[in-house]
Amino acid sequence: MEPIMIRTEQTGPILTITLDNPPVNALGAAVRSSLAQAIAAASEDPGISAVIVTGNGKLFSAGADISEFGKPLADPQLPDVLATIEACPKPVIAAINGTALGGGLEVALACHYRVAVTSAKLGLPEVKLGILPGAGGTQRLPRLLGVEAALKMIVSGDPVSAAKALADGLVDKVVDNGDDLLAAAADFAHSPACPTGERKVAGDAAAADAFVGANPRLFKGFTAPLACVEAVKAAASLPLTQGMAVERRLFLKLVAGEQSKALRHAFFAERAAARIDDLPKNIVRREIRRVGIIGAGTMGGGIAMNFLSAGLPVTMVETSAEALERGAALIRRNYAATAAKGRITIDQVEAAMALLDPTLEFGALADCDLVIEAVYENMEVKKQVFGRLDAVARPGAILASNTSYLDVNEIAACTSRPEDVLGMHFFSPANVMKLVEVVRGAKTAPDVLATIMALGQKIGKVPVVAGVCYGFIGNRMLIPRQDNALALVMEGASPEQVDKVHTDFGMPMGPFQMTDLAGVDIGWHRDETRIDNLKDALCAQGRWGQKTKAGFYDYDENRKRSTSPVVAALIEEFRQREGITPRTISDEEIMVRTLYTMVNEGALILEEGIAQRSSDIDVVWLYGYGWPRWTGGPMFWGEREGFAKIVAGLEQYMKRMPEGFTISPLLRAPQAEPIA
Ligand code: TC6
Repeated sequence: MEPIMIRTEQTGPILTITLDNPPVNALGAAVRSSLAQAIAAASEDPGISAVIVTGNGKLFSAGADISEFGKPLADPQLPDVLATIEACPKPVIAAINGTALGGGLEVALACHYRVAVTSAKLGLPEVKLGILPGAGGTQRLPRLLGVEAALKMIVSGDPVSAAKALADGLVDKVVDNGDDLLAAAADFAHSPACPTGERKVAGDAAAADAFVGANPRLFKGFTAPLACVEAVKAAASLPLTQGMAVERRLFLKLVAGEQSKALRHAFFAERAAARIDDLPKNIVRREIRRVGIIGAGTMGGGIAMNFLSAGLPVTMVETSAEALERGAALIRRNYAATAAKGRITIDQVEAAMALLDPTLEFGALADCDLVIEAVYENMEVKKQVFGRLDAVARPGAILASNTSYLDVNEIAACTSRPEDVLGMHFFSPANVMKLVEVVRGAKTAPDVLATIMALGQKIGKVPVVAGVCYGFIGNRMLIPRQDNALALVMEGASPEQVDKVHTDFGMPMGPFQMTDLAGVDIGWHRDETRIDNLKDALCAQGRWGQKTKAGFYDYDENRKRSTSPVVAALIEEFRQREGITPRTISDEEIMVRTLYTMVNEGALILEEGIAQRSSDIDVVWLYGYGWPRWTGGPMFWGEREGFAKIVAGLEQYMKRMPEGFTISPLLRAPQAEPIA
């Protein structure tokens, strides 16, 4: 028998329909069909005078079942189900018991009244999946909020709180959590059944255009936001049924498009990354009540903030009082800046700071259940720190290194408990960037890994498991990209040309802009007389990047970038020194040598088992380096580009590749299953 996935209960003349499709009450085909039948029956039933629609569990509904997209959508379609709700001659009230997103909010919009609990969040995040709210959201929301406020919600995809929804007229009443939501909804049972679709829209096409002009950032790279605007314009000028037809046409085009496929891939990839396939089931995680951080520099401080914000006490250790004070002051300044933007309250700043325990006593780490080392990136220094840590940490404490390249097994081997050691590679700025590479050492215990993955999620990060190799997943893939970028410049390209290929592709910055931001001097041998390559020459001249206002580019006091004649002359000098006659380099060659090589490195990483699955590599690049989300990540993009094309491109430039370059057999093998 087909699952019903809704429950109905009649109390007097009021029928309550409860969406009951765990875990998120997604509106799959069975839910849609049961909901439509229940509403149609209630419309006819003389014993029923009003209907309440609510959700079981913590959520009202997370919307359409995303896994159904990309296949033929089974009837009834959600817009038709919602038309049945709106046309019901009896009042239909949405009792929003928790978060209502996408199609979930669209169900509520089709109801005649909406009552929500205080904790509910209401949003239309479809744009983040490359589609638009295709069940009347673009038509009914503007009828409640007006063009501008509706566009803000639809185009940003960000949810609003119940309080804001009440203030804006999106819901009619808010009740405290714990109060009787259904009773509050029943208060509307004698009100008229007034369809939202019959309301007039405040605002017009000009208001929509003004929104586009004022928010260019929301439109860059993505195709769905402009389609949302077109649909909202239709809402402002057409009756509901005609506006719905425009919305449907746009929705069907978007859902079949490449960007939506890529963004849906990214959605499921992020969730898949949390799973570690070879861990025993029912693993008991260790309890983390206090976290220790060794090092109060920018990285250590940023890492600490993640735990403080999540309510976990942090012991932060430094070797000098000055460094400790500077670190604690930086944390406070970062919080104050967030508070100044209105994102947190002053009380929250104080609550977080009260959890910070800065100390010069290394022995204070004995109280911690997890200690993260964030000191200078040097194996000898790290080994020394782990040796000391091993002596003070309590048995069972998890010891993590924030190394971005080094061998976690070697670090673990200098403790008496390598099973408790792993890598937690945060990305800078660590309080902002969502990615954490969780580096699994050869001896890391399963419960240690499971604990850190769960903790990563608890502090709002996207943790991805990586095996031990130089640079793990993300930084290892940077190596062929950066090597080729530098070689291309020697052969005739300019840093600007290479960077532009990357920014046109959608990367937030190109290889040279990134080097300038991170520091040209990273990894430099610091011997000003030894100049082996262009980077050495820049470093020797003090061109260390943005921090010295000069690197591959020049920077003014506002960090505005310009082409550097000094660098152009240096490049020329190096070409002459090495006997290179510059040639014209095509953008296509740059693409192959800096982007295809990354896909190839990703395939090698997969083949070696450094990443669990190809989509994990995508997650690393989406969340750690700003890879354009609408392409789904390097491996998804590589697969769409075509592995045969990638191999052919790499082979064409084989003789120009750095020594030791190999093409992954995974790219050459005809794939039975797609790897992305
Ligand atoms: C839409 O509505 C379009 C309408 C127009 C139609 C014409 N579908 O995130 P979690 C799964 S588009 C299918 O870990 P949380 C998820 O994959 C939709 N599956 O939980 C995971 O499965 P796993 C617009 C879904 O508590 C499990 O549920 N809506 C859906 O951290 C738990 O999810 C959205 O974009 C779904 N809609 O966060 C909302 N949602 O365990 C998307 C979740 O097998 N969802 N799953 O890995 C979310 O943002 C979050 O899931 C959440 C809950 C905030 C609802």
